[in-house]
Amino acid sequence: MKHVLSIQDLSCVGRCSLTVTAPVLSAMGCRCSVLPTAILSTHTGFPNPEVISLTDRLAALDAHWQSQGIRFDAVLTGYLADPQQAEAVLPLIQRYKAQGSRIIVDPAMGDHGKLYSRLDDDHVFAMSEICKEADILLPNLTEAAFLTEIPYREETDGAYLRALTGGLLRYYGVNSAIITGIPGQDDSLGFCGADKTEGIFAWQGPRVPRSCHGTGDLFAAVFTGALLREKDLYESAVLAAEFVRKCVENTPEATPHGVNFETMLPWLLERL
Ligand code: PXL
Repeated sequence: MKHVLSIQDLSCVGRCSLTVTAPVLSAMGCRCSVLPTAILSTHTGFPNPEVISLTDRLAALDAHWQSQGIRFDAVLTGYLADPQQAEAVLPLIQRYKAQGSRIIVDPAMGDHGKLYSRLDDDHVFAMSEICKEADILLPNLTEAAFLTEIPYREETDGAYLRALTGGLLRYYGVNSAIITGIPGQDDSLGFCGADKTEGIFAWQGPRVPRSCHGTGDLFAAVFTGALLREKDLYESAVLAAEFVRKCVENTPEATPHGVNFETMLPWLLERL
């Protein structure tokens, strides 16, 4: 069984980050270990969450794993609470990479053209250092624009998407980058990816007219689980995008409580 480490916050309420990633990866047949970087009463889409930072304790947790010879086939990183936290996580990721882990980075920083509340330009810089360690980058359109310093546009075309994906591969030296949440023609939504050997690829499916919380985290989890089950990059991204759509369809209205992914897990497992 493949062993994956998920590095991101534990938002106690709100179905995102670890409370989505761990159950999805476990259901997909991966052994999922976690490095909670902060505990939040809720994600930051709720007003004034209580934040307990674990930044100062991360190295000690990792040191114990090292003493036990614990290794990970893959590491998936997501939301980090502040630049100091990203700086603390960076050397750990560098070591896991040197030990042979495949590094998948979802630079969860914003959406709809804006950074999430509490995050600023210093955070983008600190996160960009983590992106340089990735094998695969999974930004949404907003994060891709911040990371490449190309102005955010909701209406995309081939030239714009080539500039974003090309910029991600060039600036960050990653093998692959997949930009999620790209609105297309006729109410569609999809992704656009670029891979050093396979070139550019894209996919669009029907768009559900609701913008729900935690869908990027869900995409990253399913994508990682599918890769670890030996699906290729494109197949993994299509499965992740289709699963996210199913979960949004299964959620009658957009609330801060994320999407009803739990009852869709049997659908996901049938597709593996
Ligand atoms: O879903 C991304 C995410 C993860 N974790 C926290 C967040 C967000 C987005 O707002 O606030 C704490």
